[in-house]
Amino acid sequence: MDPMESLAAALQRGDDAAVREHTREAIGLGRAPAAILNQGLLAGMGVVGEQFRTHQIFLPEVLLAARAMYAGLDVLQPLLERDNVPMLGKVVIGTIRGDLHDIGKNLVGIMLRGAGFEVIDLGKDVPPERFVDAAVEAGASVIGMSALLTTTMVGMKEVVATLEARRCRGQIKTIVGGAPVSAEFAREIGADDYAFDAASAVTRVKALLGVA
Ligand code: B1M
Repeated sequence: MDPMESLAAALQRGDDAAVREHTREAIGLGRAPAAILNQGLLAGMGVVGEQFRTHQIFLPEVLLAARAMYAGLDVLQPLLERDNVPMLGKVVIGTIRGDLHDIGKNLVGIMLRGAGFEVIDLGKDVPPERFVDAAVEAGASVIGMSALLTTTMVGMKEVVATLEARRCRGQIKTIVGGAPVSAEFAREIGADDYAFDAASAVTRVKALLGVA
């Protein structure tokens, strides 16, 4: 079996030891880290999401898959982040209040760090005012918010409103992302930008700050 297929299959089984092993194997075979992420780990998680949606598997299996995803990401992370790149700016990131999904947000953090940004990661279930407090305290130029639930994405609007109330909107830009989020939604809530995935989050944050 192709190592990417073995990796995706191990992730679907929630077998973290096998995911770690297959990730190392794929690196050893010279596969690009982005390919291992997309064709192995994310491909497997896509199947898990679909099986969960159609009630073929349930929450415990999804939790195991998430744990296995992190086992693979731990191995990949040093390769996705590059050392000694100049600091391009500070970005505060987090998953919005009520939302415990953090795999995508963590990927965004890894990619931003790899591109040279200092990332202040507030974790998951982050209240709107905490995003703003952290950005003001750290002197960050961008707040990046992630949401995976249709019920939590509305919280992003409160971050934009809090920035507005504190007269920080403009100096601190906002970018939103996550499976239910779209460019149209970003416009509706007054966010400065939207990114479809972690790689495009880097491009969009650079564009927001006008850096190369
Ligand atoms: Co949950 N879950 N989950 N889940 N879960 C989804 C999101 C769901 C779509 C599954 C389904 O029904 N098919 C569904 C949401 C339905 C909806 O709202 N429309 C769902 C549900 C219902 C739930 C619970 C309510 C289930 C329950 O309790 N009955 C519950 C909610 C808990 C809560 O948050 N309060 C729940 C719980 C969980 C687990 C804890 C078991 C686990 C999360 C573990 C963790 O994150 N540590 C989990 C998982 C793993 C999933 C699925 C299967 C996979 C999510 C994932 O990690 N994908 C998911 C199904 C799916 O999305 N297909 C599902 C991989 C990740 C890399 O992708 O996060 O989309 P993603 O990130 C992408 C992009 O979206 C983007 O970049 C990343 C890729 O490069 N991106 C950004 C993300 N954030 C960004 C920010 C940016 C820019 C881009 O700028 C700042």
